[in-house]
Amino acid sequence: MDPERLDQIARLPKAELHLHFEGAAPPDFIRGLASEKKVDLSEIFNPDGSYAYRDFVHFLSVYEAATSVLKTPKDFARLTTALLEECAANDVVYAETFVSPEFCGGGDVGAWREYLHAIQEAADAAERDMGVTLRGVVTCIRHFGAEKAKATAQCAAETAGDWIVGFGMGGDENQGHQRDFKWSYDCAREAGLKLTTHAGEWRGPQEVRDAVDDLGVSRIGHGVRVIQDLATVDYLIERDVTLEVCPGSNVFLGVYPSLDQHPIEKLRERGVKVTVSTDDPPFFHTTMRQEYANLAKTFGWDEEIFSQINQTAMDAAFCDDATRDAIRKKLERT
Ligand code: ES4
Ligand code: ZN
Repeated sequence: MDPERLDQIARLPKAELHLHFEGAAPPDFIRGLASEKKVDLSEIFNPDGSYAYRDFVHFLSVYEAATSVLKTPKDFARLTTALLEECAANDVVYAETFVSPEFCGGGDVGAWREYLHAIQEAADAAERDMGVTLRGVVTCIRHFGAEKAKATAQCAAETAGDWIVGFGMGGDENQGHQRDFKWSYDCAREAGLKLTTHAGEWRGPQEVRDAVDDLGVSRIGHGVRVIQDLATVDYLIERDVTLEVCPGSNVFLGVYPSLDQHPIEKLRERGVKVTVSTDDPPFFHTTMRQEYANLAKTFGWDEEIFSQINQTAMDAAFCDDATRDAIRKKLERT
């Protein structure tokens, strides 16, 4: 594909459903906060200034170290603005971001409300200035355990509404089981929240099936390893589950050796609802523009396919219907 065509595709308007809030923090932003607060974070950066980690589990600990300098509601408000500037620079018109009360007040509901207020205020201002709509999905962290997740779910339930629209789980998929978090998911569902969980990034098809059967999610973060069992692929189609696929993240972390070996196209062709996101863009050296360009280059995706991908994303988005319709109109304007 010629560079001009690729550039055209890279600039299409986009919806993004899978974006970790702290994972969207540029290294310069974190380094700046660390120096303001006189915290030595030198061990988490490479000499060129990028984040340094060896593998996924080490990534999670570097992520937590980076997050440790985000202390006050104001810090999180500044992060919100930085995240939305990055969305705007990538033509993203709607994004859902995973926010963790664990990092915002340690799971205390009163503290969480203050953080959330600051985040929402910054998001509202950025929506006015930059035209990007952001919504939050409260996310528990699997390797922190099921007890901590209960407090997170209660924070989610207490603040469910127009802005906090969903509940999810990230963290180390190789620990425990989806069913360990059933209480938290039931609590979130009863509060009216929509549900997603990370599954099938590291573990296989059974984990994806468990996510649907044990937690009742309508979306799955990643889910790509489901390709190892076509019966489970068809089960996702039958249950109308949408996958939040993050191709660049999967390639960067070595889930697949290269994009041409990534199953997103096979899943899409078979009829699975797939969407495209960046996960933790500065950590995985990606952006939404790069994701689109790489998919166009590798699989020959054109405007028509990206338009379908965005429609799928808005069908599966957790926001209210008025917001959904308004965003659909923006996405149609190419
Ligand atoms: C994650 Cl807890 C967490 N944070 C950022 N990215 C992730 N991917 C999976 N779990
Ligand atoms: Zn993720």
